[in-house]
Amino acid sequence: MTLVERTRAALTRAAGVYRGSGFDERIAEVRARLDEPLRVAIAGRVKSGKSTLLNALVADRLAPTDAGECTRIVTWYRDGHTYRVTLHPRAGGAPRQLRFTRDEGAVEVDLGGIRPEDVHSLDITWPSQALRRATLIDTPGIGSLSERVSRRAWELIAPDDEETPADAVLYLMRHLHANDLEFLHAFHDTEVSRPNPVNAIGVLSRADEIGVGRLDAMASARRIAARLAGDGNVRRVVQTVVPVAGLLAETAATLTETEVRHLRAVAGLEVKPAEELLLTADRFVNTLPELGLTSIEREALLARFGLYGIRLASTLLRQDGQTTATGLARELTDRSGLTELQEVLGSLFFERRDVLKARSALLALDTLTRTRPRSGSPAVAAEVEEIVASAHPFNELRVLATLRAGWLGGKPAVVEELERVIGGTGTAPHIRLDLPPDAGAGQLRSAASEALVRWQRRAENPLTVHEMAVAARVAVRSCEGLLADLNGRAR
Ligand SMILES: Nc1nc2c(ncn2[C@@H]2O[C@H](COP(=O)(O)OP(=O)(O)OP(=O)(O)O)[C@@H](O)[C@H]2O)c(=O)[nH]1
Ligand SMILES: [Mg+2]
Repeated sequence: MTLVERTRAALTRAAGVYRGSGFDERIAEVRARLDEPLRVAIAGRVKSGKSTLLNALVADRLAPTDAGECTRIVTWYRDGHTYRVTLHPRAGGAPRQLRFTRDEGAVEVDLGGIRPEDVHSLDITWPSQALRRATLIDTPGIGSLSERVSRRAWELIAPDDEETPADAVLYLMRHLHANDLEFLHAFHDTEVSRPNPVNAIGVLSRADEIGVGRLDAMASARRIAARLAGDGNVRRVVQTVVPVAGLLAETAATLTETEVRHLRAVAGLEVKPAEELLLTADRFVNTLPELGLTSIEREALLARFGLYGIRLASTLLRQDGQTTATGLARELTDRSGLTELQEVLGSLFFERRDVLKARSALLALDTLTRTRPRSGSPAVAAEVEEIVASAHPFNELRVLATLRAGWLGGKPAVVEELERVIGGTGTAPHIRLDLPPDAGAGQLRSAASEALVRWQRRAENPLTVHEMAVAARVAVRSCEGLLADLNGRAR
């Protein structure tokens, strides 16, 4: 039986045990959630660019950025057949449908007189290809304006005695701050994985602002992100850190012909006057009338691209006058770091969807049986424990957590190979085996066999320290699994 099937079986048993107890609906929810798209929360401090990044990922400007009362409310964006906004009141009570409008920009919700602090969450259903893969949850900033708002984000990511509503989290950081780490720890401090970076990715956000918008800003951001990703404290809580210029990514995904036309005007300038014009936002708006753009048009460009974005886009247009809006958008998306973030999301979250989903469901069952014991529930708890202890993907996650916590030492090359082979950098066979994406089946198979032998030797070597021997046995299982899959594919 697969992990998801085992989890479903445990849920069926739980449904029987809790029938008529008032928790039937709760269990039905957990079961439904197992089949839903992955839930990815976007968290981080105030104004770290969460809503902007969400829009970039959806390729639509759905979420309001900047001001507005709704930025202080946890908002779910999910795919659906119709456009609908539902409000869940804080004090319980029935969810109610809300009126909303949308012109060019974000969805504007009319709270209908309800105060934002009385809203538990908003649920926005929107037909969208991107949301079919992941439901995105926009959260109010932590360390924010008011204690209250901040607590709301905590409740979502790290509720006291409940499983987390999100399966995975994207954590935006502009500057590393003590609160950031505390926040991340809380998210991971739960039963099935403690502290476990498996379901968190760090994003070095607003990356274009590093180096005050110079053209090499992203290169600096990449260096900083790499340093962060290698830092022991950061590794304990997130898988990796990816630099992203969210604003540029959002704009690239929603670029208009008018904007391209305005950028061409900037690209038409000689290099030197263009550079001077782009030194500061103030200069860009107020100098060089011969540019032929009004200050309103210039401000609009600034708001959409940022100085870095204007500089980059106009340089690209100057280098290649033939570039189309589509071509420019693609180039800007790549340069913004969004393409890389999407790849990382794919290999660390989406390919692991089943494990992350099963994990959330088992956490929910664990909580339920602990806090609401009743006749028959110990058997459910035992079944959950058995799955968590024996399912190989969880063993991989456990070893990964141990590695990330710095509890597992060894030769750097061996530790690195271990992390890779258990899927720590992505679960695709070629990633686990450190081969190029186009490696053939034969090449994959022989690499897997060699890795198997290597890890068997390490597992059995009496000189291997205990923790490494345990980890090596997990790696052996991973190699066996790889071989089985590869052989299955060949048949
Ligand atoms: N230069 C630049 N500005 C950005 C970037 N991302 C967001 N911003 C700007 O930063 C401001 C805040 O962005 P939001 O996306 O609303 O940030 P948030 O984290 O959702 O903010 P709160 O929900 O209020 O906590 C807006 O003015 C954005 O235009 C970026 O990558 N680069
Ligand atoms: Mg926001």
